[in-house]
Amino acid sequence: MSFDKDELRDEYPDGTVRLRNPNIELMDQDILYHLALGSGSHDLVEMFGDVKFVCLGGTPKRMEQFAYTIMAEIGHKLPCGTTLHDISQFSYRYSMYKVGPVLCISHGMGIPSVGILLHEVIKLMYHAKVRDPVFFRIGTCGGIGFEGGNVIISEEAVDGNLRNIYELTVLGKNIQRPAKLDKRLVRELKSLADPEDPYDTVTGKTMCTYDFYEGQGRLDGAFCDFTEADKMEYLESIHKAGVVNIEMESLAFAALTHHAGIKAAVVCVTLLDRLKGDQMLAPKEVSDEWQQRPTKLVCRYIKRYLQMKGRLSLDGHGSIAVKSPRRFKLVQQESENYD
Ligand code: R2B
Ligand code: URA
Repeated sequence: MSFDKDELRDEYPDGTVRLRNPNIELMDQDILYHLALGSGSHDLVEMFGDVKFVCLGGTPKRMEQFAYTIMAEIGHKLPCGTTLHDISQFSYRYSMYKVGPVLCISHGMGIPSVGILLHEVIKLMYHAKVRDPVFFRIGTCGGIGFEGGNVIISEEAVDGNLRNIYELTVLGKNIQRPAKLDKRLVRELKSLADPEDPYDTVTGKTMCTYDFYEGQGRLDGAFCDFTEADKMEYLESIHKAGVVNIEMESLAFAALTHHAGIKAAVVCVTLLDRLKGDQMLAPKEVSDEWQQRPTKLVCRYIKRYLQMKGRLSLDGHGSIAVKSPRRFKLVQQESENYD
């Protein structure tokens, strides 16, 4: 796995993340406020030095579920009597779970939320001396020409004007950063799609907006100053320009990881086809199952990587190792009945 030639690598020769901010190493300690961690208070190398994959997704619950899923997939065993713990619990902002080399973090909704998180996670990678980390955003989106339940791997992120840049105002000036994603990673992920899957896994441009309602051309927000015909004209035009889905984080995610020289990908599941409507009508159980789909693809990638490196541990010490299910049940029943 390597970067395409035009990709910028901004790291030290040993693969550790180089920070593009000279102020950080001059600071006595760096408090990662929204993660409830700090370089002075925590041994970040000890805690996070073995991280290889950083998986981000919107909600704390989904990322906790992801942590349990990846734990089973890679055969990571927790020491007996222990459980997964939200490392950022006391930030009350984001949730973070660590499963061996996989860090699972919730990023909230929208560019500002994912932007703040990425500043701190990229610094975390630097403080922890993590080598060549790979970042994934696993999320949901509206499809453009795709019904609910399909998986979309972003080739690049564009804003509401189809610009492949993340623009932000710094000291009163607008600065622009290319919102590029790793092309090879896109191909590798696509190649892991199972032809037997009862849904499509496609690649294309992802539009990232600053708003869910007016910003995504919805007619059902609290305000709407355009007609259905205006909406359809816009959605058809972005469809023609190669946009396959719309969500709310990929622009900052792609731009900030690219700026840091970190390999990254965005994998989302469509919840509806925006060419056909605005409201999310799928029943919860259906949409919950759909949301497992991008997770499965990313799990396959991580599993394959660890397999290649000989780091998949499907045996060893587990939290509870059952030798005989029948006897196990009897022992449990005995204990329950004891008073
Ligand atoms: C997808 O879903 C969320 C909005 O409902 C937002 O975080 C996104 O990108
Ligand atoms: N997330 C979005 O941002 N838009 C949608 O339409 C669905 C999920």
